[in-house]
Amino acid sequence: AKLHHLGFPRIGHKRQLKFSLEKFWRGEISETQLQQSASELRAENWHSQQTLAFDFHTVGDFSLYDQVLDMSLLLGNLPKRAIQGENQLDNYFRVARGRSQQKQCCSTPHAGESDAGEMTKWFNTNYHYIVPEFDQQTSFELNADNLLLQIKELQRINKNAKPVIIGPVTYLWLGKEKDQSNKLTLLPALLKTYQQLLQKLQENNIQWLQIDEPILALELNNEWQTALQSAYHTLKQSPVKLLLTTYFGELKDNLLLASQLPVAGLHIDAINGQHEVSQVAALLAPEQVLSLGVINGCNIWKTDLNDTLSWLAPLHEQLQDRLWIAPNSSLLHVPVDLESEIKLDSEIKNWLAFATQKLQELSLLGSALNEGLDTVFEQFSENKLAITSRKNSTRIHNPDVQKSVASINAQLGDRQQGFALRSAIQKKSLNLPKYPTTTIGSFPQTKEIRATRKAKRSGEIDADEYQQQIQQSIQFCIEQQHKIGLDVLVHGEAERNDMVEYFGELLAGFVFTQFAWVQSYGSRCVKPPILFGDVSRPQPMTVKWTKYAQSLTSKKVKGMLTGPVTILNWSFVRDDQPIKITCQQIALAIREEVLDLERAGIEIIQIDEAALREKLPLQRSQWSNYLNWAIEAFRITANGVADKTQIHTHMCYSEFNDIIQPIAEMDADVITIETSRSDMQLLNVFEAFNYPNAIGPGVYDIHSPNTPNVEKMVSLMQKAAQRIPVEQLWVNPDCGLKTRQWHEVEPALINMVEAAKKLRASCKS
Ligand code: THG
Ligand code: ZN
Repeated sequence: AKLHHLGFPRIGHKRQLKFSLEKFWRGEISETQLQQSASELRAENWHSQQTLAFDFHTVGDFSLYDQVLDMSLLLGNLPKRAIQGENQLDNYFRVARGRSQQKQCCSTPHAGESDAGEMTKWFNTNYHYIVPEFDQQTSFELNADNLLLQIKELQRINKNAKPVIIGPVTYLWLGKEKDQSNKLTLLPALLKTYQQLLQKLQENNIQWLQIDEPILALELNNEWQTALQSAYHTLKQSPVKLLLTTYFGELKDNLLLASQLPVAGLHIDAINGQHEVSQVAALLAPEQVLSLGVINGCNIWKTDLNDTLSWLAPLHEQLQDRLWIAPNSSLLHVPVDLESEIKLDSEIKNWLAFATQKLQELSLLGSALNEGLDTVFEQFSENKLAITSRKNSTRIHNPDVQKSVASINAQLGDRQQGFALRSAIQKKSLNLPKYPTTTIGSFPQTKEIRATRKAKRSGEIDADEYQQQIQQSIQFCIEQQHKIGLDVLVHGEAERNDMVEYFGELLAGFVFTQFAWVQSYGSRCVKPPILFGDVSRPQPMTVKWTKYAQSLTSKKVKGMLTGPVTILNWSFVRDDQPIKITCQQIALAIREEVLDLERAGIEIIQIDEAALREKLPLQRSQWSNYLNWAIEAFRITANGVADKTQIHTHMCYSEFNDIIQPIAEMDADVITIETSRSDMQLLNVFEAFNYPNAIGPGVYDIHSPNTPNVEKMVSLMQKAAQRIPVEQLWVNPDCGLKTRQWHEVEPALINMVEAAKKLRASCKS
């Protein structure tokens, strides 16, 4: 068998790329210095792979910002508005970032100022790419300099360079038409440019090209299937051999199509589609290569090498050198190197593999297949011990948690009474005005707050001192909200860094890393907690802070929690049980927190599900299954409270239209959503669908540093009032305020409260 991989993380094991990029953007280093550090990073990655004796070395997996944007540059398809001079890198970053910093909030990041391209999620991963743009005038022009330069860099150390690019049909699929044109009509012109590239690659001594068509894992209509057919028949005479890759899922209805495309080799995802392997193998022509993705490129668990070898060996007998093995996807989605984690619990560390370790695993599999198991017997035995230790560990399996999950029944997710009845009860006890005002939960994370948390982590201050300092921040936050005149207050979340990390650190079943960063977009990374075992809540997590905040005011303080689906989706999760079960465990743990808050006298509790929409399955036919358990998990978390307790939830920017029914089924008393930037267009959905409960459509964009205008907010709310009964409307910003400064937040909220007052006055007249 031959060995290769589809792509390696480019951020660097110490996030060197992030720091170089940000220095460059701040003007602290030159373009030459940035390119120099990029080149060193590539060399570092290739060097670490050199010892593994792979048959091919991947190039083109590096990117200064995003591999899809790199394709747009390579194809001469940057948006015209961004091309403002000769400097290619300036133009490139203009599309990536606009003129100013990237906007960020708790969900999908938004591109910056007007020049920037749109950003969206890369299939079902947590990576975001820059959306290619098409219109009537779109034409392509090959610009392969960057890729050729990197190929030459690699060829200087290793001759077997295998470049990777995104295939033409997936490239079109990822992009968006900016006018009435149809992007599929661009395919013939696009293919001409691909043909020129193939020619150039051949001139540069390239034998194999990895061409990614991950849309083969989606449910494609006839048009797109035909596009794939015609594209690869056009590229049939390619002067370099094409390894067509698909990943992130099974082939299903595309299996025959993929197996019959006229390419030299096909890579399929044998992690998600192991049952399809023999079918594909049987369909391939005798000279075609079959590359199997046998190591999971999206999770952080060790591969069961013995198990993998046992089903791979017979295929190897059959295919010999026509069999290639690789991780199923690019390793972009996992952290770089487990060796950096010197503080990680050693038992758990022994169950894990990051990108570097996954390539070592592949190398071991290769040796076992090619030279015999006896040459790597010791390593396979070690692997078996680790796999068994994980299977049987008492740290993973908690009978009490499993009992609770087994006893989940439908009633657990039901409120005692319907919305109409309980909202009447809440109106009486909460005594809020029409158009009540509130915020989404977080207030500015000041320098002082960050310093306090850092001092606690390093042991510089003790628990008492930490508590005092956080309480001071809470007190300040409550005072400010009083001054501003908000109706429902929050404690401000000074004690939290990231909304998932905070809860993960306090729940049993999670561990934390020091350096396990994964690129989210551009220079931005996340460090997802590792959910390794049954989840439980050893003690209350937020009650102390919330109770303290409530003690300072006669107004209602809203408790703030993160929902089970968001905690699940922003963590590395277990692969040894269905994620539905894992989600149920988290739901039960957060439910206990909800009930504890209620017992502590907190009458309004918000449970955020920022990531609910994010993990909708790639295949639409799987949506209802996902939504069923995701919504049920929220209901279990939230709905154990008395009728008097008001449940809120928050969702960031999402297209709600296609999931509004399931969202309504969550049965939260109030949902706050982002709408401000699209001028309440999002609310159009409420024309077709009678949303039964209360809604706070965000009235201003927290990403903008500008103070929102009172009249504008009044008119936005009036628009909302045309679709939603006034009794069901709340007034709030569109997201949390942690990335803003107090001098921005204060005038913005004062105006918002002013707008609510005007709205109330207009109700009376
Ligand atoms: N938390 C977690 N996961 C997430 C988000 C989150 N995944 C999806 C979405 N939000 C991604 N959005 C962002 C927004 C900002 C940043 C990363 C992802 C970011 N990261 C800092 C950086 O790279 O500099 C991290 C700095 C730090 O924590 O020290 O700015 O909200 N879990
Ligand atoms: Zn939000």
